[in-house]
Amino acid sequence: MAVERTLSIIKPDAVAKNVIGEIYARFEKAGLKVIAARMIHLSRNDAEGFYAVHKTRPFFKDLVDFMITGPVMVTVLEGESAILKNRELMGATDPKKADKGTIRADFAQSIDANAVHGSDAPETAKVEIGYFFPEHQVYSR
Ligand code: RTP
Ligand code: MG
Repeated sequence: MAVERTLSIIKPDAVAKNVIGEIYARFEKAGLKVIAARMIHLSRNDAEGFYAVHKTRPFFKDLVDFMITGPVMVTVLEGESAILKNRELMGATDPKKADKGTIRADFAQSIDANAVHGSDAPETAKVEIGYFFPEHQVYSR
């Protein structure tokens, strides 16, 4: 197992629900450390850039429209197998299909308002972290 970094976004629905702390507690209990964090209300341009890999997908416009409805909490998590561990904590993309006890099962409304984002691979984690944080603002511990 290797120590990895991953990018987490608490999406506008979960920020509005006031569950940032509850979600952070799940990361911490799973051994993931917060090593960078910022709250930001994404512009359309920010959201389109972040989700550029999905540009040609049918859900792209809905995804971007949703991500700019309110502020999000962007966090870098570090720990053993952080990418997979975070994806396990998040649960399936569609909250109706997410396992009991996962963040999406407990806090998400729909496939668009699905509470959290998490990087899906080491390469995407690197790009996504760099999208929000210069290296000197990531405090590896
Ligand atoms: P995320 O990137 O946000 O962590 O979510 P994910 O890996 O589980 O899902 P992904 O396939 O990367 O899709 C990104 C986001 O787009 C929305 N989506 N809608 N209507 C649909 O079929 C559909 N599929 C995806 C979701 O909000 C998903 O989180
Ligand atoms: Mg994804």
